[in-house]
Amino acid sequence: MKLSPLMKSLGLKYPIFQGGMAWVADGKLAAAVSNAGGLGIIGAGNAPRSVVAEEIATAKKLTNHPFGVNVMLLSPYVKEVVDVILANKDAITVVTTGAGNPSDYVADFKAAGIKVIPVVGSAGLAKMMERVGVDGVIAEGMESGGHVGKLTTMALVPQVVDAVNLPVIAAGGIGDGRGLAASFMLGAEGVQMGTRFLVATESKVHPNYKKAVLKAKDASTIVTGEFAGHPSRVLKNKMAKKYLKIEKAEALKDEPDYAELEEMGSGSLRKAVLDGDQENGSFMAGEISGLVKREQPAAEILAEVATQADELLNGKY
Ligand code: TUI
Repeated sequence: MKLSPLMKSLGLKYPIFQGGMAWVADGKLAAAVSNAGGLGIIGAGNAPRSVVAEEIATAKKLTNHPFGVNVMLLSPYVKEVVDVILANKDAITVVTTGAGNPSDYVADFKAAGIKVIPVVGSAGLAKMMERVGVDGVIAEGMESGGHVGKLTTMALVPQVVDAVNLPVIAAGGIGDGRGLAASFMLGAEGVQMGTRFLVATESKVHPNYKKAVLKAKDASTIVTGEFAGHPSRVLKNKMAKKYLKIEKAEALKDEPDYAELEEMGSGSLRKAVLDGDQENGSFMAGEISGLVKREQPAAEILAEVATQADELLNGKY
């Protein structure tokens, strides 16, 4: 598998990042991915400092390979999460960011010797990130699970590649070797996958959630929160349908009131991941869910994706 200078500098065997999924991507999953030659990433999500510190400690214990932490910029705990990352600068190789503009934090991470690779949903934000000195960008299309931007991966990645002189990692709708090979064609030097790792053997996601991903089809996801808050791609379940019904009705009113939805949304990812609660849980997952058929160890996922991409790139069909 070809590796760019950035991927080599991260000590990777495969140019594959594991998405820093809130509530899902803990120290154990990140360590499993890193041990197998990908880049494991702990998802800080909305967790406070103490929880993030614990997951970092777990990853440190379980792997000697480089790993990263994702800072979710909508979190009320962003500042303390940044602090705990800086306090662990010896162990953390990369910080990725999501759901916002990380400009205020880039200089501190860089000064600590930590590489910064933000998620961007547009070429404009990618350019801004280049100006503040990041090491690469993850161009994530709206095929992804969770919080989504507006552009598709196919349109976004080559436009980001043209807009900046930085390594670009493709994300959103990538779940196998075809996606990795296609990403290389678009000018990316690697990929980030979330949904495929949701069902990794080492992922702590509730069995109901894993089952829902495994039985999903191409049209099983939907975007909620387009009007009421932050657009998020989730599996269509009772919760998503209930939420969308209220959201659409409110959006059509002269004075929409989204308070009830805010109440419904709060804690809904936790209810999905920990309780497998179909009634009240948001089962965040990408459009690629229909392609994910088996629970497998992270090492097997990485090897399978890389082998398939290599075969395609070498002209074997
Ligand atoms: O961040 C994600 N995916 C996520 S975060 C998440 S947890 C959550 N909790 C509550 C509300 C919302 C989310 C679940 N899934 N992916 C990376 C991503 N970043 N996708 C899109 C963006 C993005 C959007 C706007 C990045 C930058 C941005 O910039 C806005 C600005 O301020 O310029």
